[in-house]
Amino acid sequence: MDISGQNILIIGLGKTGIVAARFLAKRKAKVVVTDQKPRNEIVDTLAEIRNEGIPIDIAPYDISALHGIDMVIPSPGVPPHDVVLSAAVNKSIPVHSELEIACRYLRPPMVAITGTNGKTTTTTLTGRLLADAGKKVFVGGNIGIPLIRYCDGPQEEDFVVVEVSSFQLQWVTAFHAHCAALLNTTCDHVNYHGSFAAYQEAKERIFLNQDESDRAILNADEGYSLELSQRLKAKTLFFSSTRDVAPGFSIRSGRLVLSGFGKDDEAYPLDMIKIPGLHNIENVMTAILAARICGCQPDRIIQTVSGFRGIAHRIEFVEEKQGVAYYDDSKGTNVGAVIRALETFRNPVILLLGGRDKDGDFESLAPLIKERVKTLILFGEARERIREKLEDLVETELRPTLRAAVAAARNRAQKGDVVLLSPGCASFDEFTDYKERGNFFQTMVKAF
Ligand code: UMA
Repeated sequence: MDISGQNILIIGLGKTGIVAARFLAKRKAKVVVTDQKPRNEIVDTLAEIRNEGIPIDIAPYDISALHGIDMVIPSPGVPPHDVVLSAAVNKSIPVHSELEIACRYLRPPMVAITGTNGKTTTTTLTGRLLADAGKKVFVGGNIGIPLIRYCDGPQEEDFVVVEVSSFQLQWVTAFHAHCAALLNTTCDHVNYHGSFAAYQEAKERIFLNQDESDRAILNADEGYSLELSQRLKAKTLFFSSTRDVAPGFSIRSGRLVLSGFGKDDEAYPLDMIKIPGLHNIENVMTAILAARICGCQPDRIIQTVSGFRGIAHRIEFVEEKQGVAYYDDSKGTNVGAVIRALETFRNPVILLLGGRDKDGDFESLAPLIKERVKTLILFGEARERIREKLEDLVETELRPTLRAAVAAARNRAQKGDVVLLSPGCASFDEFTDYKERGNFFQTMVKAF
């Protein structure tokens, strides 16, 4: 891709925008940035790049920013209906995500992982499996370091393992993963994509440009994925936590069994998995499939999985205080994640739900709440809306902030209970991100 001399507008100057601006300007593109933040904040953010002698202009956050522009790169968080982005589409200016540009420069084969939930756990574990097997690997994407930053370096790794979000897949055309996995698709980010169908369509692009020499990994327990597999060119491997599948992974008599991969079935002990919940068994199955596709051997895989303790803020055990176990699932920012978290516990749960609403389908939580939740504590901006959706199911309290919600949970909790922060909402009404929210929760609990 020749970008030299092209006028490129980057919308949004967060993690992605900054590295994309640096990458493109270094390749002699004329880079302009725009961001909805005040101009002085943009100038401060750009100072470091400008100090490197890289010239970057700033445009106002309106359609005048598109004047003379050849290509637009929206940051992942910029929705398609954004004023500047939608005007670019209307004017037929090519729009590419950072991921798309990165793919045009990427050399090592890519393992790409998406899904509504479990992406970060699966990506992290896949990276560890490959590294422990002696392969040189870069792990990045939505999990942290944008892929374009990696493409700015020597690219000496054997594989890149990339967590990709539906936002990043929204604007791709040449994206190509040697191995692509779709863990699950439940309702999320509808306020961004416009509809659930549009969200599914974005997720499906993870299989774009794959051919018979590539591999797709799909969830055989989702009818949608089975239907999708009919449309893919790549050889598909499945995983299922409910029935036997081949080629792929199933649970049989306390073991994970991989059938149809090599000549013989491969068995892995189920008790090697130390992270809780059926959903984590699915995440592990996916990571092992990706690792086997990349040439890792079963013995080494068992060792790595046995030592894997999960990731922060994902149904993370915080502490037990007076017989009450506190869990931080701050990364559970959608209803699907809350369902997975609730399914993990058998003890009575005091559930802290709330934050900034993403048009979540809270009604679908009703059966599990009736079955497992003792007290529901709704907090933050979304509290009234969630109450309307989940009225009179169980004892419910409303609190304006997470701090007040945690205090209320502490008052209610009795020996044997679980207090679970699984907010099902974004954190931005009170915090900069889910990590800050999770750390806040953990600090409060530890200080009891
Ligand atoms: N901005 C605008 N207009 C908008 C929206 C944002 O100007 O309409 C500006 C903001 O003022 C800010 C910048 O854009 O200055 C932020 O851009 P961004 O929201 O795209 O965030 P980045 O810092 O670039 O981080 C992104 C991902 N963020 C989102 O997708 C929202 C990070 O995923 C990712 O780690 C990072 O790129 C590196 O790849 C976070 C996330 O929440 C963890 N992801 C979602 C999820 O996992 O559910 C998809």
